[in-house]
Amino acid sequence: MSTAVYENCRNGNESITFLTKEQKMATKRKKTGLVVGSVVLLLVLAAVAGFLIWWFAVRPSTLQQQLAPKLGLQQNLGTRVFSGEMKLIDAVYKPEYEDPKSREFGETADALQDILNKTISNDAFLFKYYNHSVISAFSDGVIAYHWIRFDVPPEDVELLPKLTPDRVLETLRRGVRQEGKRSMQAFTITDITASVTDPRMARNPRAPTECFFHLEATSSIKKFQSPGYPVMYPAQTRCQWQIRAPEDKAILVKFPFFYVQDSCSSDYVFIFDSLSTDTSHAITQYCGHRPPTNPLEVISSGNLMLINLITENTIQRPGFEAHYSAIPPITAKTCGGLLTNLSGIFTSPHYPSFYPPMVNCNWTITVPEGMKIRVKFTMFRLKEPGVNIRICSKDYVLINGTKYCGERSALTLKSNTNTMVITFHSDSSYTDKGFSAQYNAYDPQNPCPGQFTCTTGFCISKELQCDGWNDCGDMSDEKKCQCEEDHFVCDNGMCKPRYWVCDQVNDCGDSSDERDCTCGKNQFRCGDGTCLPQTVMCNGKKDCADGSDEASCKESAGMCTDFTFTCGNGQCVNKLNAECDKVSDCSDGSDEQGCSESLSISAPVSLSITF
Ligand SMILES: *[C@@H]1O[C@H](CO)[C@@H](O)[C@H](O)[C@H]1NC(C)=O
Ligand SMILES: *[C@@H]1O[C@H](CO)[C@@H](O)[C@H](O)[C@H]1NC(C)=O
Ligand SMILES: *[C@@H]1O[C@H](CO)[C@@H](O)[C@H](O)[C@H]1NC(C)=O
Ligand SMILES: *[C@@H]1O[C@H](CO)[C@@H](O)[C@H](O)[C@H]1NC(C)=O
Ligand SMILES: *[C@@H]1O[C@H](CO)[C@@H](O)[C@H](O)[C@H]1NC(C)=O
Ligand SMILES: [Ca+2]
Repeated sequence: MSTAVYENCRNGNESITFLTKEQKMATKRKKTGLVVGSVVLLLVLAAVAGFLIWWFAVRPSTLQQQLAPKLGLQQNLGTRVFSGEMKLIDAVYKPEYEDPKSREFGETADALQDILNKTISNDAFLFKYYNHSVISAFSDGVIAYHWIRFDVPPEDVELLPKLTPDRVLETLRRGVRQEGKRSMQAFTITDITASVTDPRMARNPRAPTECFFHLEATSSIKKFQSPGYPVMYPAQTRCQWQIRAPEDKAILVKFPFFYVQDSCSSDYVFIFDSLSTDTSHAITQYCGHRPPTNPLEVISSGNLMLINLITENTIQRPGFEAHYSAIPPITAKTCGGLLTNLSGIFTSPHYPSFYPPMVNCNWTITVPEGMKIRVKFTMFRLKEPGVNIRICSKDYVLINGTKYCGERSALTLKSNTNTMVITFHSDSSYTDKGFSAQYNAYDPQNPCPGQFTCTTGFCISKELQCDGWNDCGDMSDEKKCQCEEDHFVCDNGMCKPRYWVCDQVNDCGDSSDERDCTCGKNQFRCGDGTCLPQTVMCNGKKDCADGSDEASCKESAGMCTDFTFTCGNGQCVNKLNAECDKVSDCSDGSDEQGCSESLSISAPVSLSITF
């Protein structure tokens, strides 16, 4: 499976298109009654392909979407952990802050934990359930990363909904600056954030910790692995990797192998664009199996990244291998640009890696005067938990005032002039694969040389026009058609094979092919739709071309039609399955000849044995 195939298929839309083509063939064959077996085979293959696509592509990401609201609910129902960061001005950053075992880390962390203690104690409701606070890291700037834990006992569980990030943040914002000024070291805390986090990701680097790592990213690629890789990770894993890069760099992490249990609610890898597990800086949460042809690859916006591996004891999987390195960060100056070639490809930054958080890119396509531009997104995935794709409040692609986000298949856009501006924006949390787009200039007078132009701007082969099939996707190739003689002219102008008329399938789309299918009063309707006077029925004469007027008649003996059995002497009996039905129908008895019981029963069996 190539990357392109995988990507096009991942949302299932491609497989739907595939099935439509199959259905198209299937209908044709149904109508001509041929080669049913190969359709069945193709459908089975399509089903197998669809399953594989789902297994490798759709499943992990679907799960990725499901987990976000489940945070913090897994273990102790009454435990809530909020994590975030605070900015300290007039504090001096020391390299020792990167080592949690250092005296500098300990002193400053203690002082800040004390400030958090006091701030929470000012709020009686929060303080009642307060357990403790931890400063888990520092980074240049000076940013301190914290988490705060509350335990609500079962008897107060109905108060849990009141323990919201807003409530916690309000208390912190109201008190943390004053408490900071009052503290011995006199910190000025200018900003603080807090969002709900899974308690299993809350780690105290100063407590005796296992599976807690500090990594330095450099321009050369280095590796790390999940514990137990490649056999399986242990149950109840709580691992954390803090990655730092030089100040003017970003971090690229690629997972050439990734296999974590399928259900993200128990096992997952959660990656942050920060050193705290603050979801407002989440890059992605992932579980499931990632095919090696399409590895998970993520990029930070700045020089920090935090990777968590959380597992329970249900099913153990091999885990992952990760390659990390420092790369130049993406900025508006290094992405986007002016495109002046007549055709080309442009993609979101680092495609097919996940794009980084917090980037803005503009592409301006300019083609010669008089020409117009067509853009086709061959891949488009800007999916984030909880985003309404009509509003696109987080990441988006903006073209001519319209924002696009979510997952789209076959997004195609045209310009009205010879320029087009495409803007890409990503916000501070949750990133995705992004997009890959092809553009080309076209002459509005002759947009598809040698081909048919759909209203959407797509070009399709001329042969597909007016063939009865919706190849453009909007039916524009089946309108205004000059119908051939053996075609029925639908009311909407489409042409359909005449034998599709009155077959109880709405082929025209407007039902005009199925409309006049009942015959008038005192008329008989033949199998092919022809209307004849009622008197033709069972008159012993074949009036309908297919003889349907004489089928199911008691007294039309001797008539030979499509619905009769022909005896050895040329006579016909009005009984399709007259042969070997243990009733003598033919006057010469030929219908019951050579029908020994054992033969008729064993015949199919012996056939299958012989072959
Ligand atoms: C903060 O409060 C907790 C419990 O309320 C206490 O155990 C801890 O020692 C306090 N930390 C500091 C630094 O005072
Ligand atoms: C915090 O929770 C731990 C684990 O449940 C408990 O042992 C400890 O006493 C709690 N501390 C406070 C101050 O509530
Ligand atoms: C434009 O086309 C030229 C010649 O085909 C090619 O060398 C160049 O790389 C193209 N530029 C871009 C931005 O694709
Ligand atoms: C990109 O385009 C948008 C709208 O066209 C504009 O507001 C923004 O300033 C541009 N950004 C850059 C970096 O050029
Ligand atoms: C772009 O937007 C303007 C105004 O909203 C509209 O008139 C124009 O037709 C749009 N262009 C395209 C190509 O959709
Ligand atoms: Ca985002």
